[in-house]
Amino acid sequence: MKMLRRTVLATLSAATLAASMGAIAQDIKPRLIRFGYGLNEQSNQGRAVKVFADEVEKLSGGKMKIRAVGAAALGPDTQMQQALIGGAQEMMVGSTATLVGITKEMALWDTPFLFNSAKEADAVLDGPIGQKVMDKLQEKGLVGLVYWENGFRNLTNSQRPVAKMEDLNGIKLRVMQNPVYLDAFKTLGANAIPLPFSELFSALETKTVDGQENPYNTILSSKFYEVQKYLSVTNHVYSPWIVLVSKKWWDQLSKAEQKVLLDAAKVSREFERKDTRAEAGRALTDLKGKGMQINELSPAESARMRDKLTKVNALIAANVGMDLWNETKTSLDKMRK
Ligand code: KDG
Repeated sequence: MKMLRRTVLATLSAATLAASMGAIAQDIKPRLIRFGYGLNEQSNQGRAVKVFADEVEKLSGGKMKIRAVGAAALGPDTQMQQALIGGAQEMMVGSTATLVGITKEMALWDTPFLFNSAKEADAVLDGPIGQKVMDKLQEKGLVGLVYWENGFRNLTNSQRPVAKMEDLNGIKLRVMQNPVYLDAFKTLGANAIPLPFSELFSALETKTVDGQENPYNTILSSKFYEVQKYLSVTNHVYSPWIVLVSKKWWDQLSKAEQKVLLDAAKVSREFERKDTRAEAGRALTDLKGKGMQINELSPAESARMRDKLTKVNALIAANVGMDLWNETKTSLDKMRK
C-alpha cells in the first residue's frame, strides 16, 4: 500500500512540475507582433522597422517580439489598415494619404507645398496639431504612435522632362489612392491614375502608366530608375508615414506594454528621419549615376505649378475642417516670422 502511495505522489509531483514548467514556458514565450510595411527591407522604411523591432525587444526584455513583414506581403496600405481595424494584424507603417478614406483629417498632410522644410514638418507633425489628427484615428479602430518621414515628393516619367506644367499634359501619372492627389494632378493636366504602391513598379515597366511621384529615397530603393528616364524636381508635397496599431489589440495590452511600443516608436522616429534625410542628400547623385536625366523647374514655373496645385486647398480645408486648417496655417505663419 505504501509503495502505491509513493508512486501516486511521485506521479502527481512530476505532473505538477511539468505543468508549472509549461506555465513558465508559457509565461516567457514572447508576445508576437505582426508589423506590415510596403517598401522593401533595404529601403529607409525597412531599416526603420528593424530599429523599431530591436528597440521593442530590448525595452520589453524579450517579452515582446516584432515579426516584420515588408514589400506589401500583408497587402497594400489600405488592406493592412482594415486588418488592423479588424484585429487580424497588430501593427503597420504606411502613408497618411491612404488613410483619408478612414479619417478625413489626414488629408491635411496632402496639402501641396504645406511645409517649406523638414523642420516645419517635424514641428507640426510632432506638436499638438499632429497629435490632434492622430487622435481622430481612435474612433475608427486605429492608434497612431508616431509620424515617420516619407519625404518631399518629386515627379518621374518615361516620356519627357517636366520643365513646365503643360509638359504633364497627356502623361499617365500614377498617384496614391487619395482624392487630393487625384484632383491635384488632374488640375495640372496629367491623366492621374490611382494605384496601390505594390503595383507601381510593374505598371511603370509595362507602360500602363508613364510616370509617378515619390521621394528620392523610394525612387532609389524601389529601383524606379530602371523604368523611368526623367526625374523632375518639384518637391510638391511633404509626405509623412505613420506607425499604426490595431486599437482592438492595443486596448488588451498592459500600460507597461503600451509604453514599450510608444517609447520604441519614438526611438525609431528619430532614427528614421536622420537616416532618410542622409540618404535623400545623396540620392540625386546616385540617381544621376543610375542614368536618370534630372531637371529642376525654374522659380517662375515652380510658382505657376504652386498656384495651380494650391487650388485644391479649398477642398482640403472643407474636408479637414476650417478650425484645423486655420490652426495649421497660423502655426506655420508664426514659425516663419
Ligand atoms: O506602403 C507603401 C506606402 O508607404 C506608400 O506611402 C508609399 O509614398 C508611397 C506611395 O506612393 O504609395
